[in-house]
Amino acid sequence: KPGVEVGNIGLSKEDIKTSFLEKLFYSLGRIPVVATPNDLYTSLALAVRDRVFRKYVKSLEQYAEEDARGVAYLSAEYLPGPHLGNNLLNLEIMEETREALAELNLDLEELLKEEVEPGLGNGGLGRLASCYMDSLATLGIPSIAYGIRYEFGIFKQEIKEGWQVESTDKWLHNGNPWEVIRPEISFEVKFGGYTEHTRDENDKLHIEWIPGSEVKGTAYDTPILGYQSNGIILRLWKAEATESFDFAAYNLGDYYRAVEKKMRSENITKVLYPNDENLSGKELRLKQQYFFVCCSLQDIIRLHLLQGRKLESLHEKFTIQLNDTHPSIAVPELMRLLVDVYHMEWDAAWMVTCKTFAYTNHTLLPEALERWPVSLIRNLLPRHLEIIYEINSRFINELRGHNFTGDQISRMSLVDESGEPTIRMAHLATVGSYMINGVSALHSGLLKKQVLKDFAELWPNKFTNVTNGVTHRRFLAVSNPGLSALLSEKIGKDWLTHLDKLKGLESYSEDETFRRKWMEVKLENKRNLATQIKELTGIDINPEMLIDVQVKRIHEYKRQHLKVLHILSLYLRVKKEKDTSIPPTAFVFGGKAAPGYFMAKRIIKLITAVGELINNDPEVNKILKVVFLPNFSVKLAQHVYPGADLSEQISMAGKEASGTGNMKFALNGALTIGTLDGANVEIREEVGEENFFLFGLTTDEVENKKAQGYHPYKIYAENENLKKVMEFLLSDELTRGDTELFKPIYNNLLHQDPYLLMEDYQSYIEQMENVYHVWQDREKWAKMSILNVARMGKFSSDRSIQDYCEKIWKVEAIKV
Ligand code: DL6
Repeated sequence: KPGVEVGNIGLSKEDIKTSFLEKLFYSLGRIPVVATPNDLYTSLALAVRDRVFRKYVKSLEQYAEEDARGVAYLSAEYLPGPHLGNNLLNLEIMEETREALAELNLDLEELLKEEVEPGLGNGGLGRLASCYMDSLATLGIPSIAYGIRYEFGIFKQEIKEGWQVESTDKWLHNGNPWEVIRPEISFEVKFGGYTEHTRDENDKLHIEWIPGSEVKGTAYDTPILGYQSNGIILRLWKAEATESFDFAAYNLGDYYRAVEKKMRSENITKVLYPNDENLSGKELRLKQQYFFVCCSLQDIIRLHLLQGRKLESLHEKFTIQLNDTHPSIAVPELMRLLVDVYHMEWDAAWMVTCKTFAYTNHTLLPEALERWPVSLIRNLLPRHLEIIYEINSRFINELRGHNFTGDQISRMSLVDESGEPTIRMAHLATVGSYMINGVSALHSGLLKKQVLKDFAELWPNKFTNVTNGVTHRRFLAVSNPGLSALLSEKIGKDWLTHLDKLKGLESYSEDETFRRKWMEVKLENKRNLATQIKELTGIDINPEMLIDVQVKRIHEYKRQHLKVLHILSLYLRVKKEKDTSIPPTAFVFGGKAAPGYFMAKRIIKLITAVGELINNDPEVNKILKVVFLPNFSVKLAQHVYPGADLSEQISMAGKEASGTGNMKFALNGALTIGTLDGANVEIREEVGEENFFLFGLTTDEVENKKAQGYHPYKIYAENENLKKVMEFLLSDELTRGDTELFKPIYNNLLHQDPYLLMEDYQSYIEQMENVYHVWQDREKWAKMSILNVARMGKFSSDRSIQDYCEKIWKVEAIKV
């Protein structure tokens, strides 16, 4: 056993102070008087990291000793958020650290602000992966998470003249104290070239892939600590040139050609694709996917063999979770490794493969279902294409055996030949996995009814649901210390590890003193949010206003523009009808639009234009304010959720697979106005329908409406109020004379309206009136808010991970 207790890793105030100064002097070579804020932050991070590693090393020892079955989580995206605050909470040294720094005349809050978060994901899917890391670590599930170390994460968003402007996210600019490079853990990844098929003297077929190029993937490890528990590793791969990247060119003096090749290799992990719901088509994106999958599988096999096991038992010791189809090339890659490299027979290899993978689907949007052109795969991964065809031909034979019709077979085929031949990655993942799950009850049901209908008929037992969850430790304990303290004072601290303990709060909803304290905590969080808003946008918000928030990626299906129509209806009431009965409200938006998504960028411009108009109009701005928070991130989110009164979850039913922001808001005491979409359905079930503001069509109603022929223009023409609001989109007041500015939105809504804004408008407006009605009665609002928090136990990511362990992985916790 290595000595894991070496060095100063104590948890007392004195220990932390000493470590902090040691890091400052000996790791950074600085003295306090010349130290920059980043030096101070880095020293503290390094001191904390030592303590985190101590715990991680302990869990490693234990997992190896117990020869436990474990999970490998493959995700192209992670959004961990800032590490420091979370690690302090998990080590239970927040106060000790605060005091240690105070004795050095330093402020912990200032140091926390210094951290630049890794923006290695687009939104929900990446943040979910990080919530799951937190829970895997806390619950003591033997696991490892694999991904890509993008040098530039999700772009930085600025708002200039109301438009989104993107710039690169240089998150590594100041260094990254949390990661450790593992040069000895690196693997070669091949691309391109061709395959050679030969037969030996026994007529056995041998297939060799002769690649056109190679790159190397090197592991960068970040420990992810659990609460009062040990840790797991987030292993991200960085692409580098192989040793011999082009010595020939070097020796011939062609320095630039040699260097160019090196740069090309490194390009693979340069940048995250910033599209959240539409990813396929780009060669580099497929390269990224294959690159990280190939390194991860080689690493998993290395770990498996290291324990002296045989590859035939890989599926007994590892389960590999595919986070959406982004890593689904893992199915043919594992087959290639087993058959071509380790010489296993096809049938044996297929058995191992199908029992190893499980696949989570995160979207039903047709444009987000990945398909790769056959021609692209042939160029980049010629051997994989052969393997996919072989898997497909065997699968189709199986279907013929089950008497599936020709139509069904072509619908289910891995290859879509209706146009340019493409590989349907969701089908590949489904065929190659032992379990498939959606991310909310509604979504899992729709998955079986729509996108994977035929597969669900073939393999009903392979389909299940795991409703998403969020880590309440980051999104309540770290980000909302005021509410956390109030909760712990009333019900003790058990909720930190057992969120269902919040149930104990229910009875306090009847206690007037408690309600007052509750609203005081909320007001303090609203003040904090108002300060953030002022810093980021210059806009003053009165914290007493109703703070009504919609933060998420900008997408037509999420219907930020429905919220805008509502705001305009209020504006017209105040301005033209001199109606002063509307309770003062601040509407807060945040979220990024994919840089190439025309309508989403227009919607941002619409929000900011409405903001300009309202915020600068003294007749209106005492009652209404509109804010667009630039560059929404996990760090900013941690200020937003605690300060919100109302959470907007207003997607068209059937489109939002789950949503996780909905959970974070409710957990922080915001009430929800929402449709019956994604996890909203379950949130409403849990908190009680009387504590949820429901509006809009259901998924069935949406389907029927579309089937009958939907006519948005008719709805517009028959609703005077809606008509006025829509016409205002083209008015000089809003567009300042540029009448074309919002025409694309106007025309789309009037003539296509694929997400039924016109249809749901009236019901939304009416439910917002109800929101205002309840808001006037603060006692009632407070009661509803308390009950929302008390009933959120189900939505902890600890419960989700337990579900994965029981329903899918069959993996058990090991507590160290
Ligand atoms: O499951 C996490 C998250 C859901 O909460 C959202 O509803 C869903 O839109 C999101 N899906 C994606 C799709 N990306 N792809 N493919 O981010 O997943």
